[in-house]
Amino acid sequence: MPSDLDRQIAQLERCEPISESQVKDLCLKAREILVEEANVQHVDAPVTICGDIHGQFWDLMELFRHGGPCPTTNYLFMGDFVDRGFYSVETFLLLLAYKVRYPDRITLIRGNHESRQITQVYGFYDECSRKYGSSNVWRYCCEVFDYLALGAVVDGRVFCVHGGLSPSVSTIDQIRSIDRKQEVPHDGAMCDLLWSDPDEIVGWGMSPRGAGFLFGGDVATHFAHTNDIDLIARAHQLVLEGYKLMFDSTIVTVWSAPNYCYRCGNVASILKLDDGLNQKYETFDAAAQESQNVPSKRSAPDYFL
Ligand SMILES: [Mn+2]
Repeated sequence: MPSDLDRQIAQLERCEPISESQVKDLCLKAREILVEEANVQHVDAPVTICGDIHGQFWDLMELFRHGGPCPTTNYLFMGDFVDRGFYSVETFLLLLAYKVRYPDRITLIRGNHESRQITQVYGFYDECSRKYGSSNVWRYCCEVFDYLALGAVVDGRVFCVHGGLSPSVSTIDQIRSIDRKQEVPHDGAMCDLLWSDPDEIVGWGMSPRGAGFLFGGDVATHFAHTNDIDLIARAHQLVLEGYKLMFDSTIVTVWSAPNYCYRCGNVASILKLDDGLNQKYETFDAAAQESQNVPSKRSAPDYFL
């Protein structure tokens, strides 16, 4: 007999939202699991690392076709699950349902879009309101966002974070002392980890994003040396080729939303780390369904039949 949760997973895997009361219950269970996690989660290899998804549900299904299903494959998602795409609701709730069902087989860390302020501008708030007729589901999800980990370390050697480094953080231990259970602040260490970008500069620079910083190869290699890590894996920036290694392969950007926003024409990638932390990048294209199945063809009540 499949459990209620298994049935909800099956429903979400068809890109059909679950009911508001089911969302409330799922978010409550997710928070109970996430509250026990550290700011920087320890993850064991082998693991498959993924970057931004941005509500592109069918492309996420394509990702699982290339990476293998959860829980067979151990996954680490580096945030930006929501906004921009048509299916932020189904995308985030499916990943969250996997988290509740298989907590040790999927790690979700927070992106800068997992925020009340950003989701009200870039689509998730409107999508929740349209699909559920109120902002309750958005509110439940935002309460989960506040509990997501800020980073992860794979086998002590690969540091994973959504954006990048912070001038107020020189050791991974310093991240462990942040009180993360809050809305993403406008500045400071927590903000920088979710917003910063690597750049071909020396030291630190102002970010054109208006939050976080730019950091150079000297900063990245110093951080790697200080913390005894081999690689910084991050997401946050569109890479047309799906991934990009920088600074003598000290840092990599992994981008997992193919044909971003249904118009960028980029491929996506995932990073498979094996037992020995060997890196294998797998690229994939957009799913045909993603841009064809526009949500305007579906009316809200149909979701719950
Ligand atoms: Mn981002």
